[in-house]
Amino acid sequence: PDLLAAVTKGAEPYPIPPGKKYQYGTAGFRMKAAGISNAGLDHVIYTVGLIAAARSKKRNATIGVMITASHNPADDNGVKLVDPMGDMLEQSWEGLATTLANTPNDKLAKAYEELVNDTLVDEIRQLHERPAKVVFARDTRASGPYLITALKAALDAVKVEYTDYGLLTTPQLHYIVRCVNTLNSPYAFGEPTEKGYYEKMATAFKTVMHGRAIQGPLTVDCANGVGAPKLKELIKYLPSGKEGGIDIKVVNDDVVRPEALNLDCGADYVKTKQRSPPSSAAQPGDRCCSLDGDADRVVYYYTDESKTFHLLDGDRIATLGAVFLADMTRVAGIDQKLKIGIVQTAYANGAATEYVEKVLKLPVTITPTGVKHLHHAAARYDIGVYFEANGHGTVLFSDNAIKVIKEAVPKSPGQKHALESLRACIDLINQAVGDAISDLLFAEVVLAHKSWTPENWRNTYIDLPNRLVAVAVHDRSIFKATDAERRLESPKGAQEDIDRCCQMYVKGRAFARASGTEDVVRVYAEAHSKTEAEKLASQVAEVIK
Ligand code: 16G
Ligand code: ZN
Repeated sequence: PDLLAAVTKGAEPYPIPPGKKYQYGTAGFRMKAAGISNAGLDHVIYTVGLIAAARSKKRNATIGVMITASHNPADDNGVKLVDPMGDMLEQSWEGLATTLANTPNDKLAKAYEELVNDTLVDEIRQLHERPAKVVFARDTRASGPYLITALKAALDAVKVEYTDYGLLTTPQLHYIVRCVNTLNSPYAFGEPTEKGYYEKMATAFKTVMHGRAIQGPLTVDCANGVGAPKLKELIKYLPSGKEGGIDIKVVNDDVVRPEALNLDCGADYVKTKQRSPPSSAAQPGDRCCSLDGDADRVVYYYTDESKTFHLLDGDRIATLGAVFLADMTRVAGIDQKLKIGIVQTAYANGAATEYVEKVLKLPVTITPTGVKHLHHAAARYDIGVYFEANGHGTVLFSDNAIKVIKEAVPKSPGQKHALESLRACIDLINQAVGDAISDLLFAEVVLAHKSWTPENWRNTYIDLPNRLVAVAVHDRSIFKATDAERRLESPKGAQEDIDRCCQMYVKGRAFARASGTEDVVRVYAEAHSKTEAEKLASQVAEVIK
């Protein structure tokens, strides 16, 4: 009863604004957070504190809470929950989080009690008594500190032990959660500190590099977000170009002016506008990449001698990584024991899918959009490489793969080198979640091994021209997709119309899906020429309107 009174009291400063409806979306709750447009995100955060407590009790493990709105404008903010192994909140709990967020303050205590009681019926007593533990962090947004206050109020009300990690990238928090929960186990992931993260990554990087230096600097656009200070910190642990390492130039690192975040820079800008940030001073041929506001997403690009911009997106990072890992397992003589595969979404360029299947001869799985879907599909391979075209992704090694790689006995110096590289990759790649900083180091390592320029990388296959448009519709909920979002099953007849459009073009492929983050239907189209891809996109948009 004391506890429940505390929940009600603690919630007082964070009422739900009248008429608000919240939804735990593809990547948690996200909305406007600043000034007069305050949409009650503080109420949502308070309820997320309660959910984190309940989830921690249920799993008997530490749960993570990350306050960020990723690539959204500076005035937005949001929150995502992190499960014990550093993966995203289990889907069945998204509904519970949505229900609690929509509960007004006077009903919150009762709702929390029921939540804890319902989640594990036969352990009711232990569950309420079971200690819970939560760790949290935030990105650089101005609304972050205030929202942390709301989170702490909830955790204090239900007497949960917590650690505030201050500013971190989203993947760093996922890393910490996994470390905390695997400490002293055979699956220990690392030291649960920021320093532990840098040391793990830097040690692995040095091992895979074998003293080989990376040619030319890499320019990293940090979207004026939390990735900037964190990448600068990591650089202190990495050998420089002269020392057989890497030279990284950090740009768009202004975290002092909050409004600069994601403004005319960052991964989302570069991917959607298909151009370099206007502030870029890169020269033709320079390797560049852009992170998003919380550093869980990365895309590469360069301009050629004629100043033409070339994007090397998530599809490219996936194929680059897969080529390297497949080569290394072959050299190490363990390729017969490991099933390597790539996971993509319908947005993957048709040329990328064809390259993986026909040239690399690796299997491809297509899943619906959203990291959690790709992540789970990748876990079904021994080495599962997953990336969305927009730059979210990582590589997962199964327990079997880790065992095979760790136990293999090399029969030659070549095999020894390959096995050492694979072992280091297991540490270099953040397997808890896609991590822009870890992904870019991995990409750099592969480019160095292959002595590839960005142009060599691009020439592995040529992207089909494509076009992505957002279509405003009256009610997007009527658009129900099937077959990993490649086909519409409703409204009736729409898919037949889309099929007819596609048949009119050489290599024509298109699909329409309701966005999970905005009130629009997205249409993607590709064809063998730019004009045709554009025509196809507008025809399909007409079908949808
Ligand atoms: C979210 C997802 C991202 C996905 C995007 C699609 C995570 C961490 N993020 O940002 O993976 O590509 O939504 O947005 O899962 P859409 O549904 O509006 O197209
Ligand atoms: Zn992000």
